[in-house]
Amino acid sequence: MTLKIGLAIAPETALPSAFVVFRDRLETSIEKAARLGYDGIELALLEKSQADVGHIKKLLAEYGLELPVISTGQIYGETGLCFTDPDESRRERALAQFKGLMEVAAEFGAMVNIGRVRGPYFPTISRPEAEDNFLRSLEKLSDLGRTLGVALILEPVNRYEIDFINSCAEGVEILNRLGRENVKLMPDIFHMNIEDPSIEGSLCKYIDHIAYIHFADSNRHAPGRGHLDFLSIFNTLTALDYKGFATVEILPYPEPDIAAREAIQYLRKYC
Ligand code: LER
Ligand code: MN
Repeated sequence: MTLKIGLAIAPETALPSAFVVFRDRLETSIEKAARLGYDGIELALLEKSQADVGHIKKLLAEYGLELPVISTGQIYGETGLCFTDPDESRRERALAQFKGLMEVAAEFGAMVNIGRVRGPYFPTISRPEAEDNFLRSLEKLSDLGRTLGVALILEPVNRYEIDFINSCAEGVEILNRLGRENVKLMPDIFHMNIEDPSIEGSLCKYIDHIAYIHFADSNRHAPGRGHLDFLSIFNTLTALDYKGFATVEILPYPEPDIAAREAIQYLRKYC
């Protein structure tokens, strides 16, 4: 099996809502991820100025790690800026901040995720209007992605965290409406367990759209600590010849070092 395993990390200034295993100095997190045997890191950023590209490139080369994805949830988590916002000037600010992260991603040949930053429904506009605001934003970002050579990955997120695009089916429906080849699907096994009729079924059905995957167990702890059937998930991904990254995005439970170690030890039993 050629699945590559990543670890989600963020700079030490990130809030807990950044939702990563390590919030620490990048030197420390990258060194730990490499020592534990991860293949790469997903870097969660709030804004472009946080990324010293040359330094990060040096660290990745030194430790032999890839950087497949820049994640963007903090744009919404910390500032409340998002793409559904009825206020056009706030949407533009969200776009500007997101574009900065796409420019960072371009330096690494990385993709950029769209999860919570798409935003909620707002009471002052209709749902179709909110979805339209999101789609128009996505078109602009897809255009920029073409220029920069950066792909975007849309992450379905469960109903308790976000109002729309909860399941993979809903994600693919949006991708079909958008019709851009540089916008792909990014399933998160934790969200799929809540929203999709079948994890393996959706992976099979939507594999042609899938560019990247988040891994967590049913309780959002390290794989092996919940009740998901990772053997079956691995067998499915192997049968589908999926060769991308599966990145561990879990609660740092019982503490970050243990969570990161347990996750990779468990996953390496299969790949
Ligand atoms: C949040 O639940 C999550 O899965 C993130 O990757 C989305 O921003
Ligand atoms: Mn996720």
